Amino acid sequence: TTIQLIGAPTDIGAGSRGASMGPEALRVAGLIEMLKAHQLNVIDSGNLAGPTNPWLPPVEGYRHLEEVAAWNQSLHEASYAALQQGHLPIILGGDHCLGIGSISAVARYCREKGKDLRVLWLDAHADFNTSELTPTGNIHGMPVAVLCGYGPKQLTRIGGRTPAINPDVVHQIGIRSVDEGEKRFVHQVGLEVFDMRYIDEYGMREAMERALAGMTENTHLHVSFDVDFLDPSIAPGVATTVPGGPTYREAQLCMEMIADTGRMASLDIMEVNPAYDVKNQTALLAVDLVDSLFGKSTLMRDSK
Ligand code: DIR
Ligand code: MN
Ligand code: MN
Ligand code: MN
Repeated sequence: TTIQLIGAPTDIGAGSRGASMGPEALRVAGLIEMLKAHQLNVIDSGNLAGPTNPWLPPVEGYRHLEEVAAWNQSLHEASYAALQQGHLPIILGGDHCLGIGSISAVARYCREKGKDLRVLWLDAHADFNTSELTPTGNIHGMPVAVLCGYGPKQLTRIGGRTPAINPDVVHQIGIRSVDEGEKRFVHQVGLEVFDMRYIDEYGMREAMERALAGMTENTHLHVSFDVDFLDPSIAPGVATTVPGGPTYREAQLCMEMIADTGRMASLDIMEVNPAYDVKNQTALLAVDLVDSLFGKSTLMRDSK
């Protein structure tokens, strides 16, 4: 496998500055060296360029809509090109609005190749807001809705087909902050959400078994990892921490179970924000977890 790193250094969709420093933080934390230690071929294609953050208030329910569209269009093209070359793209965010460009590219690639797409969305948030529902106007709270066709055409049309994906391909894990109107909308479209209540009651193992069930040889698994998924006690370096997230062990198990499927073919690492961090610990933790995602394990296991 050839891994292609694509940096998207922007915080254009967030309500705080600093996720634009995420790509370098992940590189400095040893991401490339870790991947190479798995005998993977790694191409770092550097960082995309795009509009700077004008830091303006929302207009009609969207902050920085045109700039968000520009970043996502260019990420779509870069991700799609990587997939076409047979590479496994890893998108280094940047805030989670970038899931629009990344996942629309994966969806387009899967349509053309006749592959079944599954998206695992690891996050504290459902990211299913619209301009009517959002309390903030921040587009990083909207990418799942946009991908499902709910949003402004500048965003829903990226990738050439609207909607880019059907809600039933998305399986969310770790959710514990959903806005009031967003909650009703998640229920209305029937999004599959394994929230923290579910994980408390049934455990990470059961949640992951269900979220990963039914995949075949033909499945392309995309993992969209918003680092605020993790409990803030272990991952303080994100702008929108929410208490009560997965522990270190729960997060490891989540990543190990994904690795065991052998189906992950693209990955986003989003929302690492060094401005909120101490000694780059959150990027270091993200690299440690991605190590497990690529199959690091303590012992030889029968399941492999
Ligand atoms: C909140 C926070 N639901 C919003 N969202 C996210 O602004 O829409 N924070 N994604 O990371
Ligand atoms: Mn998110
Ligand atoms: Mn989040
Ligand atoms: Mn499903």
